[in-house]
Amino acid sequence: MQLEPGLHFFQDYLKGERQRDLWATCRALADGPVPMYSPTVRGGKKMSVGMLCLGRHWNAMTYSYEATRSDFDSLAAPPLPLEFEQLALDAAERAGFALRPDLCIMNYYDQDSRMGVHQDKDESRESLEAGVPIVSVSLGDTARFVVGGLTRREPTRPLMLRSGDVLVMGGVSRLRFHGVTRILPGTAPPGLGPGRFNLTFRQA
Ligand code: MD3
Ligand code: FE
Repeated sequence: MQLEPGLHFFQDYLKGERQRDLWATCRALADGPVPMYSPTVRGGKKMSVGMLCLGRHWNAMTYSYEATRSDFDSLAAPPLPLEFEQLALDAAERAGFALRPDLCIMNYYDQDSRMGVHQDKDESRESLEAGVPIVSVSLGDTARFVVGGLTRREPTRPLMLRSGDVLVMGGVSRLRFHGVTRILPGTAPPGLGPGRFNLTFRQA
């Protein structure tokens, strides 16, 4: 359903088996040769989430995209798996958007992880101005998510993101402020967890 213009929420988008399969792929990638890590951002604070970028790397010091992880270990970002790309494309299409994702940011939340309220505006001007969507896929534990308006001052609305839910944010909603205020430990379906993986697909 459409929560706001350009903000589409598909609950239970993924079947249980698909969720378990995606979880296993995320876990293997996180523990693989180019491992997940907790970025230190500009200003020196370490993020409480683990991150692994696929396709392109988001540099936490420069807030820009690059091929190799120059703010961390200089390893090349692993490729974006085709099955991931197809999933994002299908979800975007269901919301009425065309998306050619060139990267996915995989975030891992344990029970103490949070993501402060922010805007995602590090993609190209063309991408942002065209309102090319971000597709978000939630796996594992439930997150309490908040989404606001185009300024920090506007009120936020809370939303529970459960395993298998997909959120598409495009058009006039592309630059809404949003964040993750808390993780509900122990809420992952059987075969998933502990913790939460969130995949955000983007067109840089
Ligand atoms: C609404 N991740 O990686 S995804 C991020 O659950 C990020 O891990 C959160 O924010 C998470 O940048 C939220 C859902 C999301 C992503 C981008 C949006 C919602 C959005 C952009 C505009 C409005
Ligand atoms: Fe974000």
